[in-house]
Amino acid sequence: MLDGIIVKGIGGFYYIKTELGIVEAKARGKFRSRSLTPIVGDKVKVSIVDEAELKGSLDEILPRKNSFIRPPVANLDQIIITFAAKDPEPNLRLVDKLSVTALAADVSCAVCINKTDIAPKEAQQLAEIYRQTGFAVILSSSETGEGKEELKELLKDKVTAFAGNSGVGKSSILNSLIGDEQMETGTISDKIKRGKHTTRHVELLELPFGGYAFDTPGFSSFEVEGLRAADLENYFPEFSPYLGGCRFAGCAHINEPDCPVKDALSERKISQSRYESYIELYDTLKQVKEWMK
Ligand SMILES: Nc1nc2c(ncn2[C@@H]2O[C@H](COP(=O)(O)OP(=O)(O)OP(=O)(O)O)[C@@H](O)[C@H]2O)c(=O)[nH]1
Ligand SMILES: [Mg+2]
Ligand SMILES: [Zn+2]
Repeated sequence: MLDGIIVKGIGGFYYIKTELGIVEAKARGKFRSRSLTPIVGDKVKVSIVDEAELKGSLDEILPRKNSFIRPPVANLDQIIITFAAKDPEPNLRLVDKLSVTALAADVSCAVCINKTDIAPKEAQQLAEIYRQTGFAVILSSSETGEGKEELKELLKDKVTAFAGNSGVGKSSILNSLIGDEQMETGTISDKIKRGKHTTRHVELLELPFGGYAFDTPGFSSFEVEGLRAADLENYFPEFSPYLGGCRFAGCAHINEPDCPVKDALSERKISQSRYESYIELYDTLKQVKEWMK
């Protein structure tokens, strides 16, 4: 048996990078019976069935360091939440849900604000919001090459997923980093300025300067799951200097008096946009819990 890593999966076939090259394999039936689905990024054991054609069978999935449903990837070191300063309009609720999901899984987050060439002022304002979080913030343009060196430094020797809405430029950024048009890119629609879901499958790429990166399909909504509303405050790192200083134990930082988190909001040390994401997520998580009772 060979060790490998799944770099792509389409229609029940998995493409597994091994020392012999890319092996095309089907998963053995036992995964289905244990309802374990292989996903891109999985470290696996594969046996070769046809040596000439490099066909094989995926026999075993090694334990995962972490895994995500959206985007469907495994064994990440970090996630780069990517959005455009303009075209498509940034969806900051989505950005903040992704960052909460990543931090809750103990995966570090960075934010990449792309298309600075068409909206430099908006890009700066958005960067301000995210600098307060402590996440690395990268301003980039795959047109001008801005941010490329910073991204390379961030990605080097790590396993990184690019995630975010369709049309923001995830595949374009990756192409510019690897210096090759390996990933297909698509235009955005003229009228509504929305992406066209060009990338259909997750793909794991080896980077020429060390490390791996996932290109992932864009998505515009998803639900944060498996978190308690009361724990949400821990996944907004900019709240952390103020936690523990509230008058009420179990303060949700929404309607309670004497709350230093709300004070920080009025002093603009916490951004209005991030706080709105917090409230929206808090309410959703609270409802889930009540519905489950
Ligand atoms: N002006 C400008 N256009 C960009 C930039 N980056 C990407 N684009 C354009 O934006 C469109 C979408 O780019 P993609 O790379 O396909 O976007 P994506 O995030 O991979 O989209 P999906 O695969 O659909 O999720 C293309 O027309 C790109 O040429 C940029 O920095 N500036
Ligand atoms: Mg793409
Ligand atoms: Zn409070």
